[in-house]
Amino acid sequence: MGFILKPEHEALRREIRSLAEEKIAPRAAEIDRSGEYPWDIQRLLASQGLLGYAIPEEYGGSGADLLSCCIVGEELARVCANSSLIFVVQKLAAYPIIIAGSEETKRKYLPEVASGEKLAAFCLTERDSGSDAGATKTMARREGDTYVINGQKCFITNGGLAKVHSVFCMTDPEKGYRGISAFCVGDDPAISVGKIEDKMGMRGAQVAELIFENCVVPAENRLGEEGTGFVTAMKTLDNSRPLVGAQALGIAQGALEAAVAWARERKAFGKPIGTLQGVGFMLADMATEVEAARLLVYEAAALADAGAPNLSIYSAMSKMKASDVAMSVTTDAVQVMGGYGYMRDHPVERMMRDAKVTQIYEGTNQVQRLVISRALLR
Ligand code: COS
Repeated sequence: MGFILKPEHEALRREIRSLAEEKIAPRAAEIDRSGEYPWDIQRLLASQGLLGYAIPEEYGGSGADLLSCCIVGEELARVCANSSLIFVVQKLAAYPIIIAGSEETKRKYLPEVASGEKLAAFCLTERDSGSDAGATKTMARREGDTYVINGQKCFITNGGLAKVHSVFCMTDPEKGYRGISAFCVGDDPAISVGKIEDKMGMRGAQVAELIFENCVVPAENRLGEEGTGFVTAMKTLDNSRPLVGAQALGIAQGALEAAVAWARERKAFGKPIGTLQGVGFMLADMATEVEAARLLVYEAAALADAGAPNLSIYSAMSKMKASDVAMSVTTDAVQVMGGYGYMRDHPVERMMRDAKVTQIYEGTNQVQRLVISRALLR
């Protein structure tokens, strides 16, 4: 990766890998099994400055570029996807505030998000508007110097745990997506927690429905002008999808390494199974796909850092490719390990379950294909 990564990126990878292997890997299976939010890992990431890693220094963070964030996300996911999700979501939810918040809003909310004292949540999805983000129904009605928010958001990672929320609401329904505005909403008793989801994977993440009932927000908490919320959401996702790609890449890398180690040790027909062509060629395909995904993820991140105008297409490609690779590589890793791979004694079945959502969240891979094809035809 020498032509994209610099020596400092490699040093960062070594540092995060050693932290992840020493302190996070031993917790991964238990986090999955218990389905409880891992506050110990949250505190560990906070103590390492990782929850504010992408937040500008003037607001208490490290101001890291996206490529560095991707390396961190990848290395955490290589051992524990749940732990990488804590890192990914804190950045995702802070980003609308960073790019569209007033100076006052940034100073008020970002330092506590950066320190990890407060978890953040990105509240876009609703029961009837997932892929069609422009169909947002949650209303924010202007009343003097405030807005009053009413509606429900669903599948919100950190829902009920977060104390800072980036919320996308309709302020002018007649204007369609041009009537959507974004708001920064703190910890408010007018937000209640609905259904807490029981999930296939990422079982240590709390994903919940949030109900806003007459939630009064000062007008200065609006992120950008009225009607700019949809574009703020899209810009945020453009910047975050490579990081989801990196997370998927890390899951795939972890599964590949487990499969290779197994294929070296496990013997059948008198020799290590990796030397049987059926298995060896699978490993070769898996490794090649992982490397292809890695190139696309790093390229998208480097383009984001360079401020490239055509980021959307690369961002979508990186997330789509890496998550499809994560799904196929983890599935193949289970196959290489046979019956052992299917059992919970080994990490690959967990990785396979965790990989699935990377094809779905931050825009399904069908949405990514839509973004890519529209950009091609424009
Ligand atoms: N950056 C800046 N502006 C963007 C943009 C981007 N990446 N993508 C779209 N826009 C702008 C367009 O330029 C257009 O503006 P104008 O009308 O002024 O030209 C406007 O936003 C509407 O764009 P578009 O017509 O493409 O909107 P669609 O309703 O067709 O929706 C998709 C586009 C499907 C791509 C969008 O709704 C989407 O990403 N959905 C998935 C949402 C998602 O990822 N949810 C997961 C939440 S996190 S788990």
